[in-house]
Amino acid sequence: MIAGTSLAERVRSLLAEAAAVYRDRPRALALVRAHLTRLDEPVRVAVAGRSGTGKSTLVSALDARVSRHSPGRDVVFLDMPALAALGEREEDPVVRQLAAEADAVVFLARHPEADQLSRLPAASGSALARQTAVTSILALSRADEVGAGRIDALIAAKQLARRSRTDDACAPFQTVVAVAGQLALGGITLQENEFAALALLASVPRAELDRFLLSVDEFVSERFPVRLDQSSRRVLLAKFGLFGVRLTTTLIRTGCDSAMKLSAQLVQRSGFTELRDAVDTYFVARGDVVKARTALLALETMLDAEPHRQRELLTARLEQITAGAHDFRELRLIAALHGGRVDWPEELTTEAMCLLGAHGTDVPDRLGLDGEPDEGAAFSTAIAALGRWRHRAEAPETAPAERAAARVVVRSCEGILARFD
Ligand SMILES: Nc1nc2c(ncn2[C@@H]2O[C@H](COP(=O)(O)OP(=O)(O)O)[C@@H](O)[C@H]2O)c(=O)[nH]1
Ligand SMILES: [Mg+2]
Repeated sequence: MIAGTSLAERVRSLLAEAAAVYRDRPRALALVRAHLTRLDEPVRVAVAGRSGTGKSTLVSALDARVSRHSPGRDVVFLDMPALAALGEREEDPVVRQLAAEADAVVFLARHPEADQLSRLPAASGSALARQTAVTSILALSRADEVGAGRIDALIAAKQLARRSRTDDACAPFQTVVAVAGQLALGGITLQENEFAALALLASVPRAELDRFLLSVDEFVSERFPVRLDQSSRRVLLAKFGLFGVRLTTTLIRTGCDSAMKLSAQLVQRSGFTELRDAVDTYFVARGDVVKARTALLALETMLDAEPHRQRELLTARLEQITAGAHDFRELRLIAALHGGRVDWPEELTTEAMCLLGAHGTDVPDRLGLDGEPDEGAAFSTAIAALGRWRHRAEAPETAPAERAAARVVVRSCEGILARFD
């Protein structure tokens, strides 16, 4: 392996080699060329899940919000057709579509039951696909419905998501979050007149309003204690749901006194901010790695299907590139640490996360240094980190799994040092 050559560059040259080898095979050549082009295109993040899990709603919210990492367009979101129900079909064509079209996937599921999760195609496919399974996020969707829509539903859903992360069934996912896409979209697209209508509701004393917010029938009934016509009430209901009306009126009563403030609260509380940050951290910031993986998997499939006398050579190169790719190991370890599946005390976990690039992959981000740190100081910080993690990787009293994890951090430290010269 050539030091300093990124995974993306190695994959690009492998694709170029494959294009040369397969120059007389139109189908194979077209596929290889398409993947070469895709390396320079935005990361494609699919939103997938069973019917009614909130895919289209969430994609609208994602499309409406440009992220901190993408002032331009370095990510596109794909609203996928529904995945088949469990056991409905042996081979779900949507699974194939995901493999062909998406670089990464946000899976939506309403219930985090292990038997359901294990059927999501997050860790399926070839050995290569499973070995490099770093491109899935699980989102517990329609989070406002958790616990029968009580006002603390969103908090309960977030706790459930956090607990699920430690679950083995969630190991194939980089993280598990809870999201209420409808509330996020409602917040992102909140209009002044909608805010005014909600504020009017909030101006009625709680004791008087509350019982009309328990069912749709009550909410649109003639007895409704606020002078807001029925059709306006239906509009609010369609946009925010009953839970959303309860939540927004509570928020307005407790200090959200402008559309802007209410919008920000909805985006935050709905879990949207956390989901968007996870997409940025795992998929957008690592876009090159995620796209390189797509190309490797596509090439693997193509080589399987199209025998050629130089195929062995390309297969060997592909395996060598994958095995040598530290990026996949970093992302796997970030997920394991995030899920609490490595038994380290908190300060070690925090330091490792940083060094592995969970908070940004530039040298200062990895070293936890703010601003434009002095080169000498950064270098000695990196040397010290390398020493500490080498020690941990070699300490005989440490369990083998933790030593192996520490070795990954050591390799990340070496990568940081290689960037000084
Ligand atoms: N309660 C609730 N309903 C939602 C949420 N997101 C979507 N929905 C509703 O669920 C239904 C299906 O949503 P849709 O986005 O079309 O789901 P899709 O079939 O997965 O694309 C629609 O009636 C949405 O209004 C949510 O976060 N909470
Ligand atoms: Mg849909």
